[in-house]
Amino acid sequence: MDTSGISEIQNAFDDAVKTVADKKSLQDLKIEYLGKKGKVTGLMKEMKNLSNEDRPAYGAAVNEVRSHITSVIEEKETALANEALEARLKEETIDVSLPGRTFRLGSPHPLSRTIEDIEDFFIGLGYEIAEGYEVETDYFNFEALNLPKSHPARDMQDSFYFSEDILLRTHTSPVQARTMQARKGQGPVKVICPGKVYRRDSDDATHSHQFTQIEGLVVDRNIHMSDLKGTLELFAKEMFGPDREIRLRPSYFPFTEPSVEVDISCFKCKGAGCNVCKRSGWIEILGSGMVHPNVLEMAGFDPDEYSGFAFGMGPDRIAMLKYGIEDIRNFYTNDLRFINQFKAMEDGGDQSESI
Ligand code: FA5
Ligand code: MG
Repeated sequence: MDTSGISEIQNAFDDAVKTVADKKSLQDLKIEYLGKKGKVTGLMKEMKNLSNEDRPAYGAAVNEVRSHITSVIEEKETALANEALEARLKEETIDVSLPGRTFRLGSPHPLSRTIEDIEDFFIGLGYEIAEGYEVETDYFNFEALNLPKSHPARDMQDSFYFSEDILLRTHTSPVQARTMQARKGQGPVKVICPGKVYRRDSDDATHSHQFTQIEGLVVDRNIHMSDLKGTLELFAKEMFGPDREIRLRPSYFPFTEPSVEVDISCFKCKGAGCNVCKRSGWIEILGSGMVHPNVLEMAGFDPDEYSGFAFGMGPDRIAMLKYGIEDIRNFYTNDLRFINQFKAMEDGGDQSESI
């Protein structure tokens, strides 16, 4: 029996596989030899022309060639895959010695920080936080606060109007009226209401046409002026330290009776008088008083049973006093050179002295 054809095919394959350098040529070679019409398959087809004696030896020789070719192809496949992986790894090498990309992190705005500090203080005293609307009705901004349409005290807070009855709120006091109305005459009420307010004020070092306020309202049985005074004194000490002086000055608001305004000694001149405090030595931070019986009554509370106090403070002024900022407009001009100075406080520790 002549098996020279078989060894010729094996030799030809062994030569051809040496020149294969990629997956595609290997696949072509596999088809050329092992495919349906391939050379090894062709050898198998010859079997039928052989005698019974020759067939087993021929079959065994063809099988040997087939398994030789199969295993060489498998080895080559693995080798090519490894080469490709190595090449990819080389290409994707990460240079760990390169400097990393830096991310520019922001930090809380000094005003947001101050509002949070104030909220924390009052939450500690058991107050809840209530929210209202920046676009408000004339009724809640004025009338429900004992300021009917013709009341001259409306001039103290001129606003931006959308229509005769809709305006940008001039203070956070409408949230008092809304909160009391929602409680349907049932005390106790103990809330603070932070938010933005708007006024037709001309801007200067301590006035902005848009600023923030935090309203406070406590309504219960047996609430007295001494409760208001104690709360405000505690607040001032917590915010500004025990050495800063505060002063309660008799004032007027149509929705409180009696009314007081609270001033803090100026951080810049320490009371001597300067441009920040308009030569007075003091900066006003809030208005307050005992809730007027008419306001209680309009909101559904019986003034013979309930009494309360309310205050409205300006966090802008408080932040100015706390951090020694000379112009309120700094809060609203978004100058990063100003805002970034407060980043240092991120790591904890109040660094107000150094700013
Ligand atoms: C009021 O707005 C009253 N609603 C406060 C109040 C509430 C009194 C509850 C009684 C009971 P006043 O107009 O004084 O009051 O403003 C309160 C505080 O807001 C001021 O003390 C000041 O800190 C701040 N403020 C007022 N106008 C401006 C402004 N244009 N820019 C920045 N802060 C201001
Ligand atoms: Mg005032």
